[in-house]
Amino acid sequence: MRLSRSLLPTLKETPAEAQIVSHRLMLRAGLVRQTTSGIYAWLPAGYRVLSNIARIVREEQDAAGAQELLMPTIQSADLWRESGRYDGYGKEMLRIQDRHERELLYGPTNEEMITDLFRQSVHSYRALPQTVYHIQWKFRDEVRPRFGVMRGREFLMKDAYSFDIDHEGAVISYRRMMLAYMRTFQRLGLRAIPMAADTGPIGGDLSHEFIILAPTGESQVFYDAAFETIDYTGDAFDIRSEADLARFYTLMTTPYAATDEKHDAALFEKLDPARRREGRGIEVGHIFYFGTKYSRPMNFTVTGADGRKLHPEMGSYGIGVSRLVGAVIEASHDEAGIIWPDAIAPFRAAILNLKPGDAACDGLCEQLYARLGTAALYDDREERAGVKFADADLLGHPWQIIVGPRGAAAGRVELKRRANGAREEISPDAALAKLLGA
Ligand code: 5CA
Repeated sequence: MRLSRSLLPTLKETPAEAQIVSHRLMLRAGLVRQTTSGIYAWLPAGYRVLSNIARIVREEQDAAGAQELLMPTIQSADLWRESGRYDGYGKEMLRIQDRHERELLYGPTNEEMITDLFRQSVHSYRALPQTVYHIQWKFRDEVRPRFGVMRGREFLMKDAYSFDIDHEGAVISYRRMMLAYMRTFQRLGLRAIPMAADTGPIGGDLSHEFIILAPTGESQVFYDAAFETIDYTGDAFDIRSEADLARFYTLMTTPYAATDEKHDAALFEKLDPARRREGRGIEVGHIFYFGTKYSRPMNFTVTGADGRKLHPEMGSYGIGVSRLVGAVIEASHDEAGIIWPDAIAPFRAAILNLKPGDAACDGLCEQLYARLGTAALYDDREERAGVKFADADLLGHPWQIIVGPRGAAAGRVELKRRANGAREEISPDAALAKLLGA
């Protein structure tokens, strides 16, 4: 993208309404704009980050054997009456009437709808287990939407649903999804810790929240540093092996980890002080096992191996895709702006033309831009160098290729790595090799 003709409205001043650093930076870097309370438009750079996060989430869901589908945002109230949740959900649910005065709602989650879809088509134990997911907008009329996309009213969620014929199978599905989550968060550059949690309006017997540490988190959390050194993405665990999943689950549930709701101070204090970790936490994912909580009232049965009808055992698994954009910024920024992990940056590199109109600068920048294509943001604006440096740092591109008149005449550029500030003067080809190879 050429910055001179991009919808990338950076702000020098800090917007007054933003209380936390990620919200401030998202507004200042021109990633989002609020359209009405708790509802945001994703501008081009922000939308690229959101899409990159969704892509990583999708790859790990697919690798775990989950099938992607897409359910609508608008649902019928009748489905929710069947499960008994329609009245209980309260004011958080946005209720809508159509022209025929039929009651609809904007979905806050999809347990009822997926149970309905399965009961229409799946009738035998032979078709199970199955896990499906979608990445879709949700609406929850939060009393206090705040912190930008972290607690919005409309937000993007990945929600997955598993169906098994018995408890043992459901436990395996739950563990498999937990491993997929740890891999997803690690690829996003985050250290998320699974913590036993309350189940709230989703219900059920077993549930874990995935928490990352950030000073602006909404709850106090406590955990054992043992979590910090585990590598989930290598080949330590085969996601198809039940034995590996059992070993992985023991590793996730043995060391101490709890939010303030479930904290046991006496137990935590038994831990070697060097291993005690405590701080504020942001919930980026939440998984639930709830057995037949929906399949029973909604009358979803399949024929079991013995010919008898049974209610499938279910779980549901959420990741806050739009919340993660804020969470990654909370975890990765400095005074100058965002520091994107390579995997999700909106652009891999910014090309900074320090003297538009200078033939050597323009020529070299155009060449670099042609080679990098959509991976680059080309700052071709008629602006002072200082403004370009500040905006590039604010937007947090992993790399900056700085092209000034003296360097351009000598066939050199300056390559800067945003994460550590390292700079070097090299040839344009060497710069490209470095940033495309890394
Ligand atoms: N049906 C289950 C799992 S699919 C469910 O809805 N779980 S949830 O309520 O815990 O939401 C899943 C994730 O969505 C949360 O972990 C959080 O990361 C994200 N989320 C929830 N509410 C909001 C919100 N108001 N704004 C942004 N993200 C949210």
